[in-house]
Amino acid sequence: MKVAVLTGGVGGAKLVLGLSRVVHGSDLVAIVNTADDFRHLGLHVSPDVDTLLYTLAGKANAVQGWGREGETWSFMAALRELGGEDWFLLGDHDLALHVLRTAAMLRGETLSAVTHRFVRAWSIGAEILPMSDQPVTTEVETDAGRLPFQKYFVEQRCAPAVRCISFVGVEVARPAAGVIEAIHGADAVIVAPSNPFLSIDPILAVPGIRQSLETTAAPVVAVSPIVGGQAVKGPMAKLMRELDLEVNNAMIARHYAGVVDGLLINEGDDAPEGAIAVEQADTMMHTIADKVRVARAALDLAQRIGRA
Ligand code: FO1
Repeated sequence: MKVAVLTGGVGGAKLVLGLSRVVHGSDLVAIVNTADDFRHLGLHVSPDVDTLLYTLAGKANAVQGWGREGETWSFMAALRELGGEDWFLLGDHDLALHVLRTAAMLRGETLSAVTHRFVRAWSIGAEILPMSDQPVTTEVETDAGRLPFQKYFVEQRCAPAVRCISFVGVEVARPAAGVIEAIHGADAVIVAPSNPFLSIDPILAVPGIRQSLETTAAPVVAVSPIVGGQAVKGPMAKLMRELDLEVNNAMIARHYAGVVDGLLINEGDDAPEGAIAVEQADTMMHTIADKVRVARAALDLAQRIGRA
């Protein structure tokens, strides 16, 4: 069975890990948000791609949600001594990834090509595709002014109230090689329980990707990021309130209308009414068994919907 999954970082990576235990090798293709990417200290950091790489390689720091397990921080300590910017933490081992990626990209290699090399180096079975090889940058208009995403998210800890979100550069971005083929060639397309506004919307905004989801014969199933009226992780609930959106599954269903055929929601939560198929399951993902259970539930719903 071939599966394409649209994903951001932390929450999405959990589902992708679950899917990787059910779907064989490169029959699983993760299409990853890159609008969180930025240059920091001259390095190209690609947070969601990094989280996917570390998670599927078994190297992720599960407690922190980003970066590597067993990380050391000598570089940051030395940087601080010299008065360097320390609001964004780069661990010693993590640094190797950013240095190699940046050097490769400066030589003209694409983000996709260098990501593929890391996938190989760590014997990851699934394919990890950045949504695009052209730069797309999330910027948020807030009550404290317009902020690049990482300044808002990490430095300001999502404190400023968000008025609107833009994906700068997206109009001229193209889907990375293999993205459209993965969506059209899939037996099921899954939208991970990542932040719809910050992690999935940038992917859908890349010209051609939304259209390929609308036209693929494969059933498209989203796993709702809402559990018990709360966003499972991150700033989503706060952001939804600031954007005057209700925090419930009806809102998620409306947001993905035209793109998804089915929505997997947490058991006991409100089921949205309307055209899309809805299934309930325990969607919390703490253990690997949880992640596999949610992956199976999403694929079961896709199978129930069937091909167009
Ligand atoms: N998130 C933080 O909250 N603080 C950090 O210092 C931080 C460093 C970092 C370094 C590399 C990387 O790949 C990710 C990192 N993140 C950090 C996570 C990341 O910026 C956000 O979680 C995502 O952009 C949101 O999806």
